[in-house]
Amino acid sequence: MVLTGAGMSAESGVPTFRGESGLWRSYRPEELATPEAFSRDPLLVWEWYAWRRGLIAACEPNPGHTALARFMLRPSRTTTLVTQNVDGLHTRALERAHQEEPTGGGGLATPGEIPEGARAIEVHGTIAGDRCSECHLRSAAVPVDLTSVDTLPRCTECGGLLRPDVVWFGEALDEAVLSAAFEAAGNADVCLVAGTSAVVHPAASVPLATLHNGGDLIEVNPESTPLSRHARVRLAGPSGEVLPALLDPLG
Ligand code: BJW
Ligand code: ZN
Repeated sequence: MVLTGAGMSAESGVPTFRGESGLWRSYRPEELATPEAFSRDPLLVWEWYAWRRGLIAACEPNPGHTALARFMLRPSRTTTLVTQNVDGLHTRALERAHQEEPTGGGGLATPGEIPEGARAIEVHGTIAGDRCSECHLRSAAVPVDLTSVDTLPRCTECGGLLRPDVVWFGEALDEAVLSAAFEAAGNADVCLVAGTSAVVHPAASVPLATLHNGGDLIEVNPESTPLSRHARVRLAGPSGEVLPALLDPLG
């Protein structure tokens, strides 16, 4: 299995959360990515997400996403991809790689549709969707008018404020999604962890399930993390360079 984080998209131009370039104005993610921040100042939180949506829309998957996508789509398809990222770049890379070789070598897949087992499990949701903050109804992202709090998008069912369909601090991750991630990790003989600071739980604990069952960790990150001491192999470089070198020959 593979667990990825924001560093995976750094070479695509998507800023990470922590570290020098990880700040937005003077706010830390812990100050914006919370239900309390949204209740206190929904306009500020929406400004951050609108800025990020625009930025992500202009970004492309990088060679790390592509190498991983090709690896996921190889005929045996025994790898599960779990991502903390909400940017959808894994899915875009998978769609592209699948289009290049729609059958994935297996001869069964429909062009355009990523085969079931090869889809990314997005444990922190997606920035491309909205959800009602009151009745939790999900919808595709609608345009956001940032003129004032009164112009922010509202739920067509109950009139509650819409919010991005992502998981904020203090919110539970979707139970089925999280179980799928832990199950994949528990069954894996290798967990490849790329581009995460591994400080946000429960996602950061997912690789421990591989270790507990006797599997190994491979970490790809220019910096060390709390998982580094558990890693059998540490590849201290950018994922856009390391993953193609690692996975293309294997794939
Ligand atoms: C490169 C690179 C290159 C750079 N190549 N690498 C246990 C212990 C302590 C605390 C907790 C705990 N369990 C739960 C908590 C509380 C909290 C938490 O973890 N807090 C810690 C920060 C202390 N967790 C939660 O609140 C979670 N919910 C929860 O536990 O609910 C319980 C509950 C149960 C029942 C009812 C109610 C509640 C939810 C966490 C949600 C996190 N959400 C965010 C925002 C998502 C939406 C959005 O995008 O806006 O998710 S926060 C942010 O952090 C985002 C990320 O997915 C997440 C992880 O960050 P990531 O991906 O690791 O990025 P960075 O920036 O930290 O690191 C980048 C890394 O890349 C660095 O290491 C670089 O070196 C590296 N890098 N360039 C490779 N080119
Ligand atoms: Zn609603």
